[in-house]
Amino acid sequence: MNRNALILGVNGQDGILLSNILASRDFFVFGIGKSAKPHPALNSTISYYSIDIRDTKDLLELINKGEITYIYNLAGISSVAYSFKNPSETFEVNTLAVKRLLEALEDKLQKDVRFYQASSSEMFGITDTDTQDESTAFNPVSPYAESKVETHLICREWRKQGAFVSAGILFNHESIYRPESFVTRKITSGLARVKLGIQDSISLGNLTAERDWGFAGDYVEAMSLMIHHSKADEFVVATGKKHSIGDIVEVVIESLGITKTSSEIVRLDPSLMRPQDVKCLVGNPSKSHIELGWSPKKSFKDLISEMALHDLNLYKSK
Ligand code: G4F
Repeated sequence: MNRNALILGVNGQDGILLSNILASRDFFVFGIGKSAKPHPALNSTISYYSIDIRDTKDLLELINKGEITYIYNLAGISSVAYSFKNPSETFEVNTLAVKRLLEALEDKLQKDVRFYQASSSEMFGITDTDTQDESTAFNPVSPYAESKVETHLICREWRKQGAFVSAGILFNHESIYRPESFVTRKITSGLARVKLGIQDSISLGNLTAERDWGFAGDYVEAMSLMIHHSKADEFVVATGKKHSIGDIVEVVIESLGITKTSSEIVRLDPSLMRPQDVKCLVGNPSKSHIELGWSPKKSFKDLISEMALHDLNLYKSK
């Protein structure tokens, strides 16, 4: 098998981190994104193509021309909030496009092409389990989660038919490349601006949400372990630790030396609440530990603190 890898959605947080790791390990990396140009943080050795994941014909042509062996599907709509406003587009991009691509790859998947699908902890939705693992039932409560469940089930079907199609059920994972529309980066960037006196406060929606937040750099390592594993399968990737939105705020206040309290700088904006929201999700990553030898390295505190300090420097230099 050659070392040619294709990353769909290379301009996103996970695409940037994964492609740079693969490039440093002597993989020949092809990346596709929607924008005309690659993200500036991408390694210069990466061959970038602007292709929409819905353009199956163009994708297939690239996969054939590039003699691709490893395909990581990190493309699609990742914002749960956006999916409520654009449910059909979410299904088209996150589900139908992937279904069509897998069908177009049928012969290759039965031979030597390996496929990784980015599944999500949002698929568990509203659940009464304390922690979630690969056997936990799905109960999606957003168009995003529904689209991910459907694609996850399609991948299972392909796997049953002998294709190497693996899925990582990733819990929330963050980094300096996370857009500011997601809650961690919204808090780290917003409070960095508060520290610099650019603004007085930040506005958030559901303040009671609890999640299992890990470092995206650790999670892309799990993707690579999955695609190189002896057999295709599905794995939960998580830290196993629960944190609240308030915990993120407190770590940022401490890291940036903000003298005000959280109640003085965080405002509740009901317009930011989702029609339905998942209350709490905490992953049980035992299967990934045992079968892939994977474990997260960066702690929640270090992750949030690094993001906050990065954003402080970013807004200082603006
Ligand atoms: O940061 P979030 O927008 O992430 P969410 O919805 O959990 O989804 C992310 O993680 C999933 C699991 O890996 C991925 F599948 C998905 O693609 C995405 O990467 O919101 C986290 C929580 C939610 O409960 C949300 O309601 O924070 C709450 N929240 C409260 N105020 C807010 C805000 N979220 C955002 N984005 N903005 C707010 O102002």
